[in-house]
Amino acid sequence: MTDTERSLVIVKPDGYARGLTGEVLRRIEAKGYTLVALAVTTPTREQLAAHYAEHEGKPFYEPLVEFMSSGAVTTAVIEGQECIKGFRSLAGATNPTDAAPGSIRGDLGRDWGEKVQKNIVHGSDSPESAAREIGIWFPGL
Ligand code: IDP
Ligand code: MG
Repeated sequence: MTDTERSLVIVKPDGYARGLTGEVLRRIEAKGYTLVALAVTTPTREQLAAHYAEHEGKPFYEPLVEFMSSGAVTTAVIEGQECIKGFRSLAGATNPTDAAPGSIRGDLGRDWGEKVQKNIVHGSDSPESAAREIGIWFPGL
């Protein structure tokens, strides 16, 4: 098959705490993507420093790492043709206020007035990012 890709998805601590893991996985499966790996874990700062290296030094970096290490998350590897772009479309815009209705962030998220946007999900943004991120969260894959 052409263009078969894998993407790393995280249901962030806000989504996990609100019981939205099932809803996010439901949308991924309903779209037709395959779940390849699934785990519940509380991220370490080391994992997050590697995962969010591109954002180091930005104003929201420390709040982001603090938020992401604040509780359990669900990590998943999904698979399907162009699933990187496809999942980011399912997720919607970074700012949940801007995210279109119908998207995960648009339907389920909002701005809480904090230094970091708590926007329910992460999805890899390129094949290179996906390979790097899958190596961080699922080193056995
Ligand atoms: P993405 O998750 O849509 O790919 P990125 O730009 O990679 O967005 O940013 C990573 C995460 O950092 C976002 O999902 C969000 O939680 C947070 N974030 C990004 N930009 C801002 C901002 O301008 N203010 C507050 N939080 C932000
Ligand atoms: Mg990103």
